[in-house]
Amino acid sequence: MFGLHKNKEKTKAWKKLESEYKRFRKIEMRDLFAADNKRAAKYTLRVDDLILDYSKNRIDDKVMAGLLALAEERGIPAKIKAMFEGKKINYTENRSVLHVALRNRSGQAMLSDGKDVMPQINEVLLKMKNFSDAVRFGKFKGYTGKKLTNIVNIGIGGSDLGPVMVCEALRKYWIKGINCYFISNIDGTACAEVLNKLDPETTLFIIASKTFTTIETLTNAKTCRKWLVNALGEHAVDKHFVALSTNREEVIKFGINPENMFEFWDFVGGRYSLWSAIGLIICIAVGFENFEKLLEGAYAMDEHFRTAPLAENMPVIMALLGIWYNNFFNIHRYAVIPYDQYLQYLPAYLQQLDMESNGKSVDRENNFVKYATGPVLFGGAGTNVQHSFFQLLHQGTEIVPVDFIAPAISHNEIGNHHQILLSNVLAQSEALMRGKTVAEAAEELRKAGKDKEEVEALKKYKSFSGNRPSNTLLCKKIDAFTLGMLIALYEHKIFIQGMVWNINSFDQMGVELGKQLALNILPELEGTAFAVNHDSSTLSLIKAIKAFRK
Ligand code: G6Q
Repeated sequence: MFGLHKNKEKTKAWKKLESEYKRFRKIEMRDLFAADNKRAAKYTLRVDDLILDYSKNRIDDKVMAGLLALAEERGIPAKIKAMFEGKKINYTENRSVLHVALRNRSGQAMLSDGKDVMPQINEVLLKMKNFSDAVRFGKFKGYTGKKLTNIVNIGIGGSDLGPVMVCEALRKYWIKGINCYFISNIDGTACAEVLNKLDPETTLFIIASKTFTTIETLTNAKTCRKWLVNALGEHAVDKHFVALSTNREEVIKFGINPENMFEFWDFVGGRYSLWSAIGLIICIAVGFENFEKLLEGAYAMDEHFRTAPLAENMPVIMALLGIWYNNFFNIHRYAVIPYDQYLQYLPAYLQQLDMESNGKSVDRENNFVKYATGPVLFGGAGTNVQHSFFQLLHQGTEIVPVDFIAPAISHNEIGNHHQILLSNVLAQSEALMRGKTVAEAAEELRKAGKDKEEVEALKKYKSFSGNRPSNTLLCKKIDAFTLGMLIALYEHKIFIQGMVWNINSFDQMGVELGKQLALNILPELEGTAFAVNHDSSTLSLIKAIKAFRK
């Protein structure tokens, strides 16, 4: 093992990286750039039309060699192979992890439990194509014969965030006349605000739930079913409700015709499921041909990930850079900032992908870990966030590595908007890297005509420490193919980190305790049980809520 472990043993690669850190921590990136004009070329990778420039990281060849040695030591190539071979790498749930099979375009078999999963995947894909085409071309109509133009996805977590993010990212490709809505939160507001806008005769509800037992989704689905039945009657349900699930029994129990069910399987984790039947709303919104392009983009990244040597492997390199900061610089956070309005939900999507996957504390040998695992991820669309939390990124005492994402071409080339946007993304990474010394700030103040006293008073406030790392992911345009690549890139990055940290990135037991306690508290709030067995804070909050609601 590596890191600070039970027996306090650190592996060779880990110790080497610790000493690299000691050597490197004071080195300034601006000096490295000045000393080597090939630095950017050296630390740039490209897959199709997606470029990763990672030269603005606190690395040199020795650091990279150390990180790659760690990946080798952790047996990363074999672990990548194990995932593609359908080995049960989700060991706490005894499951294969085969979202890669959902976008396998090779025509080759992929196995789970010794069985080829491709025939069933292709069968559901065909069903998704036929159904989305039928809705789009008005062949599958509502109960009263009207075209279904309002599509509502009811799902939460992995059954919501992927579809929302992709639909928004590809908004420019939306089929004319189709409108998409998403209901996820149990807060009645989510339901009410969507239903208020809709006409039952033209509305299709997609109930997206892997387990079909999730309280939020089922409660929202029941409310919507009631709304529809009140307007059109029970017989209308078959024409207005479809289900995406692994759980046929519960779908039937809920009252959805199993013919209207699109299946997926346990080897698809919720947060990795947008490529499965969970992507149905994407197919309807942008057409199946664009959904296929999304799959093809992801497949291109899968192939790169599966075959490229570690040193040239984009997801591996991003994973190792994250580990470098997380475990050696003790920087346990990073930000993802897309400079594309259509990618505004990408940070929220990646937040789940990363934090639910790698927010773990027990290793594969059943020990509590003694080293940092998954970082905190946050973000938002540029340039908006430059006017909010970027202050801290530039001058705060916390260092936040950033992934900047930008398309060279916008879907809306209006005037010089996009050039301004692009100049900003480049300026931000340059500013973070280069900074501004106190002397430089003083010089600037003097040049601006400030007197000696003013220069002294302001020069520190106007300085920037710099040496703050970032990656830049540059692509030509955010189309379905590029988006597929981008999402798969992060999926694999997160997987590699989980493997280096020796944790299971594919379960999510940490979301259970809160759910369990909510089930106890609900009857107490509804007055069908007495509040007992809580701490005094919870007890008095229950009391206060009841008093307010009287
Ligand atoms: C994702 C998680 C979680 C899940 C939701 C919804 O990996 O498992 O976010 O997607 O809890 O679950 P259902 O799809 O089963 O309703």
